[in-house]
Amino acid sequence: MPKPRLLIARAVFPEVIQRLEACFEVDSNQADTVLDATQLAGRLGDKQALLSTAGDVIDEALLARCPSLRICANLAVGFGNLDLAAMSARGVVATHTPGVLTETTADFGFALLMATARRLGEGERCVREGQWTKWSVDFMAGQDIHGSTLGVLGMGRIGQGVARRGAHGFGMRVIYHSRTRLSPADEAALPARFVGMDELLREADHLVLTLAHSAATHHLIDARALARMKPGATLVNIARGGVVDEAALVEALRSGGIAAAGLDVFEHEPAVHPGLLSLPNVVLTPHMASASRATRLRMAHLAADNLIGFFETGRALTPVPAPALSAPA
Ligand code: 8YV
Repeated sequence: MPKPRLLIARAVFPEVIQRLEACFEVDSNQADTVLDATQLAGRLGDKQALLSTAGDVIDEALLARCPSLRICANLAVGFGNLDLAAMSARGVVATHTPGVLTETTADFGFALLMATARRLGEGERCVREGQWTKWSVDFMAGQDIHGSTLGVLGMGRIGQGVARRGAHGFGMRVIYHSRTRLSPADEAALPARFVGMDELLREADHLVLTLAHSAATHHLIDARALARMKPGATLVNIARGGVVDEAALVEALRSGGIAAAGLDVFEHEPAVHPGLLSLPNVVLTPHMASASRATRLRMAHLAADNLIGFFETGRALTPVPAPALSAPA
């Protein structure tokens, strides 16, 4: 029987390609060219399988041009780039990579929180630019992490990882809001207290976003939400850029509405809102929260497991849960 045909949309690790080549006729974009919608559809053609990344949009237009497609394995836990309704209507299976990136991403969320609250980026720039000429009593004075109140919006696996680090590592009081409330036992183990959105915004000294992006959460952090936060608060986004209204955030950071923001994700990434680039009280990173070599390798292997499992047994290992948007990352 001929092997099914697979497109790997972006470059991945050679050992993963080797595994996939045992089961598929592989077309791998090892040049790592970013394919636009037309190029992606053209290269996918009549292949049955796709290994995609979060930058590849899988929508009805693409599916209509690639009717042989049976599975799309997304190399990400997030799946906002997949039109699940269109995929399901055409019987195309969607999978993602939950679990394997949780701790690495939570580590990074905490790193970004600390960098933001303690002005690490500003300090580093100051030294490099030769601006460090004298000490003063309030020089580079930021916000404390230890003993403060950590707000977590979206208490999925990654949110719990951030909460655990805050509570156990830094003695933070953790409050959270999420579509799905944790069990009393899980709340006690962190510990974390479930609160309404208003209380979360009002009480958090540091607010970390770890919720899924959907129509319901688009621009959830807008001018109104930002206005409810403490003037000394920091905001950290390791979820998706679309959760935050970036223009409103720029205004809040400019006017002192909140103290600082740490952003790993952007609404139109890799483009960054120009207002953010010129602000000193923002730490900007290029969507790198899951980027340890070991974790990226685990993610790629899990995507491969999904593809191989689907064609060998008819069942994918980690399909996108249904209804997908109720599950935070
Ligand atoms: C990915 C992510 O690296 O998994 C996710 O949802 O945001 C990151 O871990 C990125 O999406 C590349 O696919």
